[in-house]
Amino acid sequence: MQLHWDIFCRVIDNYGDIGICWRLARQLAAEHGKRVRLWVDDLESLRPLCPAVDPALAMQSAAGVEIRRWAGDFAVDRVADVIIEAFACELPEAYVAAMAGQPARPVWINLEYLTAEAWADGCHGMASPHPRLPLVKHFFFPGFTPSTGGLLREAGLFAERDRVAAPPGDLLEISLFCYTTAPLAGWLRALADSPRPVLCHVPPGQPLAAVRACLGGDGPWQLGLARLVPLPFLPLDDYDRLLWRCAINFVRGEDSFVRAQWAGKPFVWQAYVQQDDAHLDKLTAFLDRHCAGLDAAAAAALRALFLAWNTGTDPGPAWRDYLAELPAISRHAAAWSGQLATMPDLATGLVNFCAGKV
Ligand code: TRH
Repeated sequence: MQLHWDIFCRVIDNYGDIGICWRLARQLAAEHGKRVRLWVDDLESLRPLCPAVDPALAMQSAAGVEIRRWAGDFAVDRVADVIIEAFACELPEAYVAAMAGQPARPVWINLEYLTAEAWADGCHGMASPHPRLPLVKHFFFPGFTPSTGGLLREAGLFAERDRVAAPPGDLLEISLFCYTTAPLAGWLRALADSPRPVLCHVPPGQPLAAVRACLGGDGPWQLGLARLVPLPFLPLDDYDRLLWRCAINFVRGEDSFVRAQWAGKPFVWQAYVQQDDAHLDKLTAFLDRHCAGLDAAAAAALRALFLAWNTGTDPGPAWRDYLAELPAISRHAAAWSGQLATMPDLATGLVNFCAGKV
């Protein structure tokens, strides 16, 4: 039955770790009837995504999930049937010892970061026996192929998405969720030359800091026909709605990157920077998969823009080519999301995987 699930999340930085864990926890509760406890070491970072959360509380409920503060002095009150260790966050020692003492061994999953690289297919589902205790940890890799764990996607997401009509008219709406390392100055110069009106939504934090560093002041800013407007941080589901209405979404990291793909709209991805430029391998692997089936001119424009955006080179020329190819890129984005949705979603895959481990 595997009714009880514990998800452990340590927030490294930004919103990706907590965004993914919160999304998964909600879905396991809502769609699979699981009793989920989400242990988070930094509740402050959950609040912007879920404003109902009170960071002062050690224990609370939202969206059918029991949210627990994961403090240093961890006391084990119950061991779940399935334990998700998100992104190798290292479970509390006392909890691991309690897992080993259970008559029926719980299923222990390490949920990994998303990559389109081919090695993820081979590593997905691999077992790692504990060096001392009678426990086995399994690695669960999200991914873009049926040999991986797939991507988080709620049931009914597309039906909800398709109820949101794109705003009519010539206005090009853009959302800009990026890191401060994005080559914004060149992009803003290109935006200022736009022959059609642009409305660019700028979320707080790094995106707003990056725009401020280029343009000064607090905005809104007018650059030719382009208007850039600061946006408050939106709760998780409202952010989806923003992605659905915009014609182009700049996204980053992992979760917004996946959501932009479900939006079925053109997107530009900035990968989370890793040591030794490992993120550029991730980027190339994604581009290779994503551009298959896209016509040559559109693929070249898309690749050039992603590369410029991730390597800090002036994205101006690539942006102009990208806009020229926008109709083809839009059709491809819609087809890509439909194609990805033929795979089982990650939560369902995880439930099935764990059921097979008893
Ligand atoms: O915030 P990020 O840069 O997170 C990163 C990555 O996950 C990276 O892989 C990880 O190692 C690092 O964190 C620690 O980008 P990401 O993954 O897109 O997460 C942002 C989350 O914030 C996502 O769940 C969407 C959500 N969001 C909102 O809910 N409202 C908003 O207004 C915005 C802009 C984002």
